[in-house]
Amino acid sequence: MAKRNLNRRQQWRIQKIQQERLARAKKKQGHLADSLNNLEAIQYHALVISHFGTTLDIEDRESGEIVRCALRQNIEPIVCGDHVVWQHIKNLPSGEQIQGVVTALEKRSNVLARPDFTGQMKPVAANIDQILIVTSPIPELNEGLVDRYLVAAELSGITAVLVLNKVDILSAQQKASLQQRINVYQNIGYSFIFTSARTQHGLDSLYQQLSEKISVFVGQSGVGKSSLINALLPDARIKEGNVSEATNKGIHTTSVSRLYHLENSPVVSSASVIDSPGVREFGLWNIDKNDVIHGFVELQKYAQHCRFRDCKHFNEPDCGVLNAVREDKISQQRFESYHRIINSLN
Ligand SMILES: Nc1nc2c(ncn2[C@@H]2O[C@H](COP(=O)(O)OP(=O)(O)OP(=O)(O)O)[C@@H](O)[C@H]2O)c(=O)[nH]1
Ligand SMILES: [Mg+2]
Ligand SMILES: [Zn+2]
Repeated sequence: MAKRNLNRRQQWRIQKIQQERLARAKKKQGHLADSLNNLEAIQYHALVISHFGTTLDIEDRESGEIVRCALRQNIEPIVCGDHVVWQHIKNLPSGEQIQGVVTALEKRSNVLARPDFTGQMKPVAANIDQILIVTSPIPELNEGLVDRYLVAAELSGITAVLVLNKVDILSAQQKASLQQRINVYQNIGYSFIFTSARTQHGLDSLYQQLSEKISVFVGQSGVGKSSLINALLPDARIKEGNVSEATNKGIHTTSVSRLYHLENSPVVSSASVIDSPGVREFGLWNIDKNDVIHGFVELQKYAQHCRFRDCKHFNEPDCGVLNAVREDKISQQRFESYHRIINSLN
């Protein structure tokens, strides 16, 4: 995976552009400052459904109503799945879309974060039970990306489940060769669900996995995250994109994460899924090198047998990890992937 090296000047420019964008958005919402002095006293609780620009869609806990809100300044970034406190704006002019202001963020049980292209960690979703890492034959399964998602999941303490979508386009031969690569993950203990949003194959298993939980769908652009949610919940009518024939890559159709409830489905009594924008790569990553091993569960297990406490599992004698690789208890690919991530953290 290409590591994106941004020089200081490029980083400075990106930050400047972001600041300007933010300033423009704030100006546009100039009336918000007035609204803040004009709030009804009563405070309500809500679940965040989507957050775009300076606007949020929230679902009121009591009424279940979706309310479009502005965000009080100086609150930390809010994401899908967050629990928030909101207040109505008094004396709204008719036709005003923004009905309330989100005034506080409630404590999170967890947050899935990933680095943006400047290397800063950005929250993606909060209070989630599991991450579904969606992969496909086209765009091709990318183990480097899967491993980075697994590290993010393990470090956030969130269960990760893998999905191989678009099984309808696999020939028997392709299936066999992909299965070998999938075995690597099944052998470590991760579940893989095989689906086709097109033929509905595997949707029952997917339903079962989602039942009674809040899940976030992540993965490369074009693997079919939105298509799967549309297949599970036709009412969602989420826009689906193409996969470029020239590059076999997605075209980044979903630009904003959004939470959907599947409770009307015949099988699931209650389930919520968050559709998220696809990624192309996982950029730079400012996490501690010493933490990466916790994201590679099988390496961590064997690292307990290393002779040296500060073993780098590279060429040390009596290294539990190296021994396990030699004995085929750890896959060479996962071992290399671990070192690639370590080397990318400088
Ligand atoms: N053959 C086949 N095509 C599929 C399947 N699922 C999705 N597709 C196609 O794959 C393309 C991309 O699907 P999307 O659902 O937009 O993918 P996404 O993961 O949401 O992509 P981003 O929003 O860009 O992250 C569309 O042309 C879909 O029709 C499937 O199971 N089989
Ligand atoms: Mg999408
Ligand atoms: Zn070691």
